[in-house]
Amino acid sequence: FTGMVIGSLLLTTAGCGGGTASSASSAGSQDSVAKIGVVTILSGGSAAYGQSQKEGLELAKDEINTQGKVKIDLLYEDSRGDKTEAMNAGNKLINKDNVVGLIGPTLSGEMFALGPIANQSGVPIMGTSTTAEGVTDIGEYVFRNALPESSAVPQAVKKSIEKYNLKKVAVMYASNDDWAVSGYKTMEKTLKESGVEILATETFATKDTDFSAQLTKIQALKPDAVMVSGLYQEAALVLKKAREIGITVPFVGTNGFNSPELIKIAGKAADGAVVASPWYPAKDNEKIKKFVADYKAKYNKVPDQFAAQSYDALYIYASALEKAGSTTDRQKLRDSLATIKDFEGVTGKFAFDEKRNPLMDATVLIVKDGQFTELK
Ligand code: 1QQ
Repeated sequence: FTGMVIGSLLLTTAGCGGGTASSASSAGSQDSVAKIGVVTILSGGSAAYGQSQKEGLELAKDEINTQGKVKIDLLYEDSRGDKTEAMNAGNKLINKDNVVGLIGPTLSGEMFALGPIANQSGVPIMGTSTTAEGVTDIGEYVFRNALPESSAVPQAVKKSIEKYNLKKVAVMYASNDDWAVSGYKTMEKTLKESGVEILATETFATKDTDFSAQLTKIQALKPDAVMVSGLYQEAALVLKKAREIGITVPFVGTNGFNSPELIKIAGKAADGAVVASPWYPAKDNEKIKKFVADYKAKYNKVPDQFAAQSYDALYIYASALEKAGSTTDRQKLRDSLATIKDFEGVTGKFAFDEKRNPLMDATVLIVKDGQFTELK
C-alpha cells in the first residue's frame, strides 16, 4: 500500500507545484466576480505596449461579462517597465486585493522579478508578451501565451537569410534588458547554425537616444543586414539613424519590433524591418475579422499583437475559471489553466505544452510603405 500512497502524493505534488495543499473551500463563491490583477506598462518609454494590452483586455472583459458564463473584474497596476515597480504592483494585487490570478507583466525582466513572488504565493500568473528563454522555468504557477523568441527569432532570421541571401551581418542589442539579451542569444545561435558571419556585435541601453557610434562602426563593415534586439523606442531611433547615414539593408528584430509605434516613430526609416509574430490581422479568418472590427469600433485603430495576445489571454483565463468552477481558488485555477489544450483565439490555435509555454504558429512580417505585411 505504501507504493500507492507515494504514487498519489507524487501526483498531487505534480499538480499543484509550489502551492499549499488543496482546501476545497470555495463553495458558495460561484456567483461572485473573479478578480484578476493586471501588471502592465502604462507610463514611460514603453507605454504603447501596455496601452495595447489594456485595450485588448478591456474588450475581452466586456464580451466575457456579457456572455455571462463567468464574470471578471480587472485591477490594473502600472509597472513602468521597472522590476521593483512590477514586484510592488504584484504584491499589492496578491496580498491586498486578493486577486485569483495575474496577467502580465509586460517585460520578461519584470516577470523574472515578479514571477517568483506569484509562484511562491500560489497565484497563477500569465505573461502575454514575455518571450525570453526561461520564463516558465520560474515555476508551476507561471504561464505565457506569448510566443517565445526561441521559436520566433529563428523563423525571422532564417527567412531573412533565404530571402536576402545573407552572408554577413551585424548585431545590436539592449544589454540591460533580460529579454533583449535572451533574444540576442537566440539570434546569435541561429546565425552560427546557419553559417552566417557576425561582423560586429554592438550594445546599447534602454532609454539611449544616440546610436551613431555603433551604427558608424557597423556601416564601415558593409553588412548584408543588421539584427536588433530592443524595444520599439530604441529600435525606432536605431532605424532612423541608420537610414540617415545611408544604411539601407534589412533590419531583423525581436518581439520589440512588433509595436506599430516602431513605424510611428521611425516613419519611412522603418521600411525593411523584419519580425516574426503570431498576430497578423490581414488573415482571412472570421474570428480575426470580428475582433478587428470590434476593436476598431471601440478604439478607432487596428489592434496590434500586444492587444491581440492580451485579448486571447483573458479568454484563456475565462475558460479556465469556468472549468475550475471557482472564482477564488488560486490552485484550482492554476490546475485548470494547465489543461487548456484546444483553445482557438485571434492569434490562432493554442495549447499549453507541459512547460506552460504556448504551442502556436508565427508569420514573418516586413514593414513596407509603413505597414506590416507578410514576408514571403
Ligand atoms: C519581453 C518582450 C518585450 C518586447 C515585450 C514588450 O518580448 O520582454 O519578453
